[in-house]
Amino acid sequence: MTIITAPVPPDIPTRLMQQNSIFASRAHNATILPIIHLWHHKHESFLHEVIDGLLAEQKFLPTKYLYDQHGSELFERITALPEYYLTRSEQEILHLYADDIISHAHTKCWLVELGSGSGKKTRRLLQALQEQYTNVEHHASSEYSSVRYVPIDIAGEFLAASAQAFQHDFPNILIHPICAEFMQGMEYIAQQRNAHAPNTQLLVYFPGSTIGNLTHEEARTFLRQLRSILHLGDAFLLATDIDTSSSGKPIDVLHYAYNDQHDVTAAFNLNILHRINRELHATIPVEAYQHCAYYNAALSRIEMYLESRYYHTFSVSTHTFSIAKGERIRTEYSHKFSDSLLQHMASQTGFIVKRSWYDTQRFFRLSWLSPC
Ligand code: AVJ
Repeated sequence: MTIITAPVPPDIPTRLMQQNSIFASRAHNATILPIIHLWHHKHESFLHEVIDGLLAEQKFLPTKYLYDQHGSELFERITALPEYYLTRSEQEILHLYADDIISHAHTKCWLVELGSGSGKKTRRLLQALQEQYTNVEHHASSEYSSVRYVPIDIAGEFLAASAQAFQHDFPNILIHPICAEFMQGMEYIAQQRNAHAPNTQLLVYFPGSTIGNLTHEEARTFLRQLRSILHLGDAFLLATDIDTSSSGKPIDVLHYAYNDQHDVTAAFNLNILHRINRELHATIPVEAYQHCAYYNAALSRIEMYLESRYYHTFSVSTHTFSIAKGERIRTEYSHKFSDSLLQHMASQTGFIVKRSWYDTQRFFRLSWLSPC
């Protein structure tokens, strides 16, 4: 088998490359393949997307730009908040059912994770995979290793850190990190599978209810694209947060998950303005804004905004913007799903929901979608 890697970017120290290289594997440690870099932050597209969003009738900023280094750290803190039940619910599901979930996977399986972040949740899945499908004689340094963990994320530093963290605990799983946007990374790994391991199953895990950031229209496009890359027999493990009307979940639970008492979510939201000022040399008076997030029950989604406390103007590049008192800039949607909405979207995009697992409070679900 040939391992095709992208050209090594010059900013990666050689020591790190050697440490990560397949030639440097030590006994009882998983092999980490060198990170594949397919993603490069483009200053121009950041600028253009920000300006486009601020010129829109309803002003918005693209959600993905919430996650610079500081934003990713703040999000990690959000996941530890007592109010942010989503993380604990998903962890509980994995704690209870990881073995059951993995028992549906093939013995030759690459677990691909979209947006791995710190990769904490994945631990339970990897444990189950390692117990069920690998044995000690079959060490991961073998290029024939049939069980891989493929984290895909644009945050390269988080990727490197989580690969290191897993190295000791999963000696029989080959770790294959990819720094890319989701579809770009998916296309790469599917092509690797098709070329070098055609009988291997791709088990694509999309944690955190991140799909909720997309509008239903965008989510359908995403699912169709993913479906076109997957084969029959592959699987999509999709995490979704549950709406209020189809369940007994109180609206308050949702509200406080996005309005925590320590204002970590507020800091996470406001951070995008600091980032724009810093990276695009804009002049936004950040103190003019307050965090605003509420549950839109009619549309089953959290809507998050930055709300202006008073009239002001600022500039980004050559553009000047006037913001009215009370005007809102949208930074995020977080859609919540009923069982029937999920089933409907799956069937519209070439999938079928084979099975869903829930936490004991039934606040969150993890679903096995099969291409059909
Ligand atoms: C990472 C997109 C799943 O929508 O709940 C958390 C992001 N925003 N608090 C979510 C988020 C505010 C989170 N996702």
